[in-house]
Amino acid sequence: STVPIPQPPTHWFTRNLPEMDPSFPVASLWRLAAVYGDIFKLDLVARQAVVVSSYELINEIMDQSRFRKNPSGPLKELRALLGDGLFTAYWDEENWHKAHRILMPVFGPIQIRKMFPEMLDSELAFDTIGICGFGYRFNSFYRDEIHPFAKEMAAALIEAGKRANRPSVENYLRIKSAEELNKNIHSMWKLCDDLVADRKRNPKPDARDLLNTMLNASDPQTGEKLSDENIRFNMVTFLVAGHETTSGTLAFLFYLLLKNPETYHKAQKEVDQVLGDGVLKPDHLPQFKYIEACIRETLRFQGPIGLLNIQPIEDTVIGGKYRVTADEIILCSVQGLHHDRRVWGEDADVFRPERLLDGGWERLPPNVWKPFGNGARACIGRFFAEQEMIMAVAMILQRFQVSMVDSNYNLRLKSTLTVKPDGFKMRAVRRPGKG
Ligand code: MNH
Repeated sequence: STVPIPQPPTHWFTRNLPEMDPSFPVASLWRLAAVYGDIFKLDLVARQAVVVSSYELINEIMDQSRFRKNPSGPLKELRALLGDGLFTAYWDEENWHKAHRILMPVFGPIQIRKMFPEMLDSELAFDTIGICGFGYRFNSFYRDEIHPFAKEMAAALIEAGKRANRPSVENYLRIKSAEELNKNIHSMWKLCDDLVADRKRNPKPDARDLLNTMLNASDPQTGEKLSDENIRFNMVTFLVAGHETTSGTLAFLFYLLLKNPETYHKAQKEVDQVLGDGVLKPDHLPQFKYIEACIRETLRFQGPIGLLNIQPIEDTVIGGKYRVTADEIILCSVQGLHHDRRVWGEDADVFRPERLLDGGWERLPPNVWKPFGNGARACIGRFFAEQEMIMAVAMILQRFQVSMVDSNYNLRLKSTLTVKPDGFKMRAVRRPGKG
C-alpha cells in the first residue's frame, strides 16, 4: 500500500509557485526539503514535480531501466537556445543518439589528453572551449569587457530559470524580456553559424577540435552526418554546459581551500613535489592525487548543478511506498544526496578531501557521488573539465600565493541556472622564484 507524498499547501490559482524564488529556484527546494523532508511534491502549474533529497531514494531513481532524464522547467526553456543539442534533448530524440555516438569518442580521456597544448594556452573555462571546441579565441583575458557571447549567455540562462518559475501569464506579459532573450539567442547562434561557415570555406584538416568531428564524422550506426542546425545547437551547448560549471567549480574549490588552510598547504606541497619549478606536462596530470581529491570533494560539497531531472518510464512506486506517475518529473537534489549523513557520515558538512584518498574513493557505495549526472545522460565533458581543472589548479598553486580579498568572507550562493559563489574575490601574488 502507498502513502501520499507530502506537499506544501497550495494557492487556488498559482498552486505551489509562490514557494519558488525565480532567481534561485534550487535554494527554494533546499528550504522546502528542510521542512518537508526527503520527498515532497510541488504543483508548479505547468508541471508536477516530486523533489527527492536522500541517498536511499536517489539511488533507486538512478536505475536507468525504470527512470530516465527528460528536460523540464529551466532545461525545457533552454531549448529555445540549445534545441535538440545533447544537454536539452528529450529522451526519444534521434539527434541525441546520433550526436552522442559521434561525439563520445572524442570526449574520452585519450582524446582529451591530446588537447593538452591548446588547454595550456588558453584562459580558463570559456576560452578553453572556444579553442578546443572550435579553434575560436574569445580572448577574455585581453579585453576590458567580457565577450558579448558570454554576456548574452549569462542573460539567457537567468531568463530561462525565471521563465520556468513564473506563471505563464506573467511570461506572456513580459514582452521586453522575451524580446531581449530572443535577441541574445540569435546573436549567439550567429557567432556559431559564422564559425561553421568559416570552417567549411577554410577547412583545417589537422585541427583536433570538436567542430571538425561534428562536421566530418558520420554516425557509425546510420552513416549520417549531423545537420548544420544540430551542430550549432551543440556548439552553444558546449559553451553553456562547459563554462559556468567549470568556472563555478574552480571558484568553490579555491574558496574551500582557503577556508581550510591545511588543505591548501597540502595541495601546494603536492604541486611543489610534482612540478617544482618545471613546466607542466601531460605526464604530470595523474600524479596530482591530492588535487584530484580536492576537486572531487569540492564537487561533492558544493557543485554547480543542483538538480537532476528524471522521469519514470512508467507509473511506479519508490521508497516502497510513494506512487509516482510517468507524467511527473522527479527532481533529484544533488545537495541532498551529497550531504546525506546516512551515507557520508556525521562530517558530511565538512570539506575533507582525505575522505576520498587511500581507497576512500573506491569504497564509495554506488550513486552517492553524482555531480556529473547519471548514466547515458551523464556529462560528456567530464574528462575535459577534470583535466582543465587539474591543470588550472596546479599552475595557479605553483606560481601564485592565493588569498581572499576579504578574509572574513563567508560563502554566499547565487544561481544563474548553475550555482556559484556570490561576491567571492581572490587575490593572487607571485611566489618568488616559481615558474
Ligand atoms: Mn557537463 C551534462 C555537470 C563540464 C558538456 N554536465 C551534464 C550533467 C551534469 C553536468 C550534472 C547532466 C545534467 C542533467 O542530468 O540534466 N559538466 C558538469 C560539471 C562540469 C561540467 C559539474 C564541470 C565541473 N560539461 C562540462 C564541459 C562540457 C560539458 C566542460 C563540454 C565541453 N555536460 C555537457 C553536455 C552534457 C552535460 C554536452 C549533456 C550530455 C547528454 O545528455 O548527452
